[in-house]
Amino acid sequence: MMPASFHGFVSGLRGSGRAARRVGSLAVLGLLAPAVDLAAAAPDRPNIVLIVADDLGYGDLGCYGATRVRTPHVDRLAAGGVRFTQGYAPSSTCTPTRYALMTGEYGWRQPEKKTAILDGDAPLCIDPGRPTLPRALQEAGYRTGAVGKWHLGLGDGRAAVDFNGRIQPGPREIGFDYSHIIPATVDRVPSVWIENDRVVGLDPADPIAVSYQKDFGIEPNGVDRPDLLKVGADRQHSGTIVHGVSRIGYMKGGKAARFKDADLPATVIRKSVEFLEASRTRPFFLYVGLFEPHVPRVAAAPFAGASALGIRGDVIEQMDWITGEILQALERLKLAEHTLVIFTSDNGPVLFDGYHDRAQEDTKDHRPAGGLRGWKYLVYEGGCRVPLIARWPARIRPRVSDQMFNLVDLYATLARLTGSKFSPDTAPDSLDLSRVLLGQTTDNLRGDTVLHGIANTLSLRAGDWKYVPATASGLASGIGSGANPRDTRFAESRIPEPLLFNLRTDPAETRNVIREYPEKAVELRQRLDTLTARRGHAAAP
Ligand code: NG6
Ligand code: CA
Repeated sequence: MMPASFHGFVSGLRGSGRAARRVGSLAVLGLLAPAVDLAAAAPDRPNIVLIVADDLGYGDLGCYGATRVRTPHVDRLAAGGVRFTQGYAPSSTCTPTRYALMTGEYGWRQPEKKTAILDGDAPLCIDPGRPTLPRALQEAGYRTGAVGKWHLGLGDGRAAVDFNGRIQPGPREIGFDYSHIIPATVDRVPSVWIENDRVVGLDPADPIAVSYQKDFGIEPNGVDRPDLLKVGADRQHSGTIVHGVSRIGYMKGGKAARFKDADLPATVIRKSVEFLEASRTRPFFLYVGLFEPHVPRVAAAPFAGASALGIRGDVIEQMDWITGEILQALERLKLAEHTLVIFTSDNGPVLFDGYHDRAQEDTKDHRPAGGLRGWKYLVYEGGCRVPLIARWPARIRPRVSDQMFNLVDLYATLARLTGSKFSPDTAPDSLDLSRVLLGQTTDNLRGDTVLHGIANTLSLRAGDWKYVPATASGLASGIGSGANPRDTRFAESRIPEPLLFNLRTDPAETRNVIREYPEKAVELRQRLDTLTARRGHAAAP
């Protein structure tokens, strides 16, 4: 089962926070009883924990058919709830997917620069004035928190983000009461945690500066000092070296504040659990952006080398353990019964993504996308179809559902379940699928969905059919700074002729049947045109 040092590692984390001790002593005095009663008295309004893994594929979990990687905690979650086989991330990269999840509007409706894969110093891509899922829940009385990966930008874009002062606007301005986040991705500078609007552990005498254009020439980078690296990297990932890993972009200063990759999981757990402990008297919404199995893949001690699939397997098992710790905290706090836990991923899997970590070789016969075509970045099923699990013991009967569900639907769906405000004007792409979630209908309330990848590619899933229009140019835009558009990872984003697939008979999108069903292709093309007519500019406020 788990490595020997595992239990010691876990108990070292548990009860470490001040909050844990406070809750413990209050519980002894019986002072927390009303909170428990409150939860029991309002079974129809769930607490919500939304866990979003990073680049986890449709085939990466035991409950989705993986046999060579162990994910017992997520599998247990699935066994106690609804597991969707047709769950979609709206985009095959992070920022536009998370944008859609928070706003109920597809990311590609915004100007491309705004919701492309963002750098660590990019401005907040969500207009602070607009309604959002966390804001709606907050206004309905929920305590809202975000822990982990952010990647939605920070600051207003008028001036460079000052990581030494108050970093605003950010999570708070779009509806989170509390946040403990890293700005973008672990492979992008600055490599620091931000709690609410301040960098954690910053020494004012050692201010942070960040640039995605030029090296400050003070600290080693991956190009000049490959000898300092724990893992080799491509050119794009060869910026400033932070704790032995070269990143995208350059930073100087903030030495005391820099996170160590292997410590990230413990921090995610600690901050999530503290949030849960502090939220017992009110309904809460906790958004957890896990870092795994995105690059750079660094496993904490008990997981390093523990899986049968090399480093990518190790960090998937680590991700499963983190999820298990959060679930266990819910149980310990007697909150599990009335908490809706949703587990999903922001986009499909990728093996090589900038670091020479042997993920490609070590993945062996494991199929991260579960046999679907394509990967992260692409509009094929492997890019956008993701694991999607929802457990709410009080209301959701365990089952497997083949009904379509897009993460953009969470806003309308959760608004309905919590009695929060929702306006289709500002969240035009979000459907209320609460009846699907609760198993009150077997109809496919979402008949179709637009999928989005890099290089401005779009596709349409409609019923059994999938239509992929040809792309005009082969160049990959929207990849983020410094990426080489001729990178082979993006080769499949070039689509020279339109494609039509029947997913019922050909789930792996291997056979283009456009010549056999030309009318079907025209029908889907027209529907895609209608759905995407408003594109590249902001939604009505
Ligand atoms: C890309 C990075 C990739 C990853 C991705 C963001 C390349 C060449 N580089 O620019 O390593 O950081 O951005 O991933 O692809 S995401 O899951 O956050 O969208
Ligand atoms: Ca991702």
